Amino acid sequence: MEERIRTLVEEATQAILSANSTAELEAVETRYLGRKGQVTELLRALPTLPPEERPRFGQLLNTTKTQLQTQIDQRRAELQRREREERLRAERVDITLPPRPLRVGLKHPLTQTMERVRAALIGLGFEFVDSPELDDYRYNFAALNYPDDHPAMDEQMSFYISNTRLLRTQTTSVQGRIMEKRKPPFRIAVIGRCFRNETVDATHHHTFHQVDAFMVDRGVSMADLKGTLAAFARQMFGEDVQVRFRPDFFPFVEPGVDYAIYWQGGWLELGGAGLIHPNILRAHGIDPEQWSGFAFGLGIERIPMIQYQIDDLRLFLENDLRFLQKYGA
Ligand code: FA5
Repeated sequence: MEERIRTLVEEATQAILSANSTAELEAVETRYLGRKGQVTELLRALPTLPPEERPRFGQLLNTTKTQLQTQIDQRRAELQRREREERLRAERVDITLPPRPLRVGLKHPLTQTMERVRAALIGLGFEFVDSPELDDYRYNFAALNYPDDHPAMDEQMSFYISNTRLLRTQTTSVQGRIMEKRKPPFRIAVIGRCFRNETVDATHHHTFHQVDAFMVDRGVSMADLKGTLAAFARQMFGEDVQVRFRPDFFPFVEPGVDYAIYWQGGWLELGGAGLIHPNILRAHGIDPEQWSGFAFGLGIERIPMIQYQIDDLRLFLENDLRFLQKYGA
């Protein structure tokens, strides 16, 4: 028995020392001290020894067990340290590598333009609100004094999703939403996407952007409208810019005008404007004898097209990186 124990200890010590990882060491531990390990089996066999030998071997086996356990724990601590060091070495980041070039995102030219438009109109006292892109027929057309048979309401021109709902064709659709909730005076502006069922070409898209601004107060006249749009043009295009107003028709204004600026040898139309039609004020319980207002709506794409001489507005939605890097900022 003693001989057996000695060989066992020798073997185990050898195995512990040659275990090269914590996993291997664990296997050794199980082999000798586990529930079915060799030392455990010997302890279990004690009752088969003659009674007078039991205490001595019992003690010897217990000492052996403690001794092996201590050796294993020491070896484990050593192996764990080594494994930790190896992992740290493997995961080390080589800070001497040259960095990959940073790709900084740029603001889309339309985003830049919308930010400038917004700043200019806020500076002129307008409050920006949100208005849905998917809107009711009522706000997009009916509340804006369109006669029932106006061609703009034709399905050819609008994306209807039901009999009464469509993608807004103009940001002017915000007017009714505001007038039914608020009492004048107010100055409101909205900016965002509009949609028309149009054949796409270099100057028309099915998806484009507009800004609309309108105000209602006492004694608002064409002079206020012209002064506001002239100030707006100066902020957007510089102090020397010339503006032009020509009579035009929109069902929701009277009188109505188109609004253009002079740019590099020609007049470029930016949008429409006019004094808010008395029918609209009346329909929202605003007395046109006491209150009057102006409204204007401009195409956003037109502005960077003029500034950067971009001749095809389809480029704005194509996401061609060469275009975005050239005009992004
Ligand atoms: C309107 O949409 C009116 N709501 C403007 C208005 C508002 C007039 C308030 C009076 C008072 P118009 O359909 O002309 O008007 O469009 C205005 C501008 O939006 C155009 O001058 C153009 O710059 C832009 N626009 C219109 N349709 C498209 C399109 N398919 N693609 C790109 N831009 C467009």
